[in-house]
Amino acid sequence: MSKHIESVNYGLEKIFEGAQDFLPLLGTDYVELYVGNAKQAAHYYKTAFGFQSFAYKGLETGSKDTVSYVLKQDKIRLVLTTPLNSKNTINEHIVKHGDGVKVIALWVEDARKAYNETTSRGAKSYIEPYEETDEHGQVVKAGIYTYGETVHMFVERKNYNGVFMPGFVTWESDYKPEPLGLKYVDHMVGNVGWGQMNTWVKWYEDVMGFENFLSFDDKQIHTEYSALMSKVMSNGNGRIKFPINEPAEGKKRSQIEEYLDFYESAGVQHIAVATDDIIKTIKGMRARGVEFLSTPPDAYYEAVPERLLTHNHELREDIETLKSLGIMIDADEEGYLLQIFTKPVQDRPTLFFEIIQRMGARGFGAGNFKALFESIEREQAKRGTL
Ligand code: TYF
Ligand code: FE
Repeated sequence: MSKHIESVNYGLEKIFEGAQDFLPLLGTDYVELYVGNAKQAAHYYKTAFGFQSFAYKGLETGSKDTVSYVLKQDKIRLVLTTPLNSKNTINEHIVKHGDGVKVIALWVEDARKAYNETTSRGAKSYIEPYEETDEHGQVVKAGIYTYGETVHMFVERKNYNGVFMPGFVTWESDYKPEPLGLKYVDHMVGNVGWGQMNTWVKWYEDVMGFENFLSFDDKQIHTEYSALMSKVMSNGNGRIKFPINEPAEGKKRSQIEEYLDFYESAGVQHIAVATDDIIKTIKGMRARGVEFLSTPPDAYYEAVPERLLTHNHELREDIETLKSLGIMIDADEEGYLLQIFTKPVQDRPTLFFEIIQRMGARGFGAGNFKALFESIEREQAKRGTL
């Protein structure tokens, strides 16, 4: 076969592979955190983030070893799980990592196929496909490990019409703080160890059929003190985006190293949730006691109009309002985005949240990286971990 034909075939193969997408994902099904005290964490996420009580399992429903609270806000489902005795293996996860994300669950048409396609491509099994049935129908689940002890569960809920899943009941609560406009999970970021980023990029390509759609190297992502590298992985339909960070050499300890030291392994660094009215969302979250990273300096906001002008976008929001709330603005050819980051949401400096409003931009706020990382470093300095 001539070189020319080979290259043509290669092209077609790629298109064919892409077209059939061996792992079609419908969206994020839920995110599950293992926490030390799910009852109190649930109260925090309701009060501070505007989540609603949704589903529950625990002693009252016959679950003798674990309690789980499911919170909902628009499309986002957050599951908070705590063990009820010392025997449960969830304890080991909490002892090692503190509170953190255990499961990124992905909604699929066929959980058995998702499991077979990924394990046959090298994924390490977490749990083989199994069915759960109750009077509301059936859910099929299966799980694989990703970085650290983090897991992807595949959830197939063809005709399930119960509240959440078999085993759960509706969680009735008289305490109903107003929702704050959080709509869906935009992306979830993983921190991995030194030199591991490309390993996990390849893992998402080979095992999950994802593509690397944006990359930032340490020349782009650095401050005076620290550096990191980041590659954004996306599934075929673009609904699932997983940036992967690794630390890079700098004068001082990067935030990624700090995370790895305190989480004691690779794991989920931040959950980015989308809103379509970030001003309202952040006013509400601040009023309810959520702590955000310190506001960028005046010079940052002075440079914003120029940044928008370069790409010919008109800022619809009032810049003074954005500034007073500490919301950052970045722009690219397609549009702009507004984003802000919470401080870590537990005592270990590990997991935090990002609130993002996309006004056409599909990026991740590269223009904000410097201001953001300097703000994170101010926190690190206070902790003595810089
Ligand atoms: O997800 C992102 O890429 C942005 C920026 O340690 C970012 O939210 C990147 C690395 C990091 C914190 C935020
Ligand atoms: Fe992010």
